[in-house]
Amino acid sequence: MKNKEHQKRIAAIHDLSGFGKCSLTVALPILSAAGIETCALPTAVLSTHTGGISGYTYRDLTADMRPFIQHWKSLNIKFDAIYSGFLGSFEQLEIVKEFFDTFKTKDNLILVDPVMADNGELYRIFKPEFAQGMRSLCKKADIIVPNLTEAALLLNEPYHPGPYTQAYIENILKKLSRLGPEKVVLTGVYLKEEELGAATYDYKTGIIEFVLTQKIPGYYHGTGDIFASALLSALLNNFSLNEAAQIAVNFTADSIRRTYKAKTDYRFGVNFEQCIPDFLKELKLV
Ligand code: PXL
Repeated sequence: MKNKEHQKRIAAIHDLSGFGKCSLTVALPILSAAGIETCALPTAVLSTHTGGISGYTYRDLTADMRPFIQHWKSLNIKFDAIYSGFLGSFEQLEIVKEFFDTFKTKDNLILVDPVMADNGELYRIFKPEFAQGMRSLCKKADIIVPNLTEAALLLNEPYHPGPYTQAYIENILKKLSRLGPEKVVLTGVYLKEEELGAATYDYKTGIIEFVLTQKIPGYYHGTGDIFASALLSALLNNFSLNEAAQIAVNFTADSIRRTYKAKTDYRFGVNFEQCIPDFLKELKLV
């Protein structure tokens, strides 16, 4: 077991969808299990996520976001990382930029998951212009974690379904880094039909690495949030970018495998909870 002198603390800026396992209901348990104090700035409260479920409630919390910043600032709270995900409006994007400006230090990490699309399509809740706003938020990030659909939107390019060539992925990674973030982790990457995973790029070292595993059939909601939360957990436990991506791919794929076997509705999220013990072993925390 690792010796942990200083407990790391992060701010997680996402919505709270009561049912369906995504955003805060995924980020909080995963990062907390990884030993990281996770402070939540909820951007909205929904009865369920918006992915394929109709009739959800949506309580927008934009009006509370600046007062959260002021209060946390008055308490002089310091964060080792700031992690943003699903954001509902341009105004929320602006407030999150203010959050970054307020709490950025010379050595903390800003991770932006530009949640807005999957499978070649923008989530129905967003207008096409939202991608531009998300691009401007990504400029301020140290690390971004888009899927290939989000990458295409951020780069204002057409989306291509895979399999991809290595050269295509490398080019996308470099172009995304040119938007601002030093590190990019691209998800939904596959070079052959039967595999799926991620590719990492670190501008500083120029190193590009692929982390691929066997694809499990089907589509599973909320896996991007599980991946990004696991990636950040590993980075804050001092794993390298590529090791962190490997840990996040393993945890996400394990969660999907369990869900595939259980044959639950894809909209209800994946069983990541029962994969947490193995995840903690990979993090060398137990
Ligand atoms: O998993 C991304 C996500 C987060 N939050 C809400 C969503 C989605 C994706 O559909 O609807 C509210």
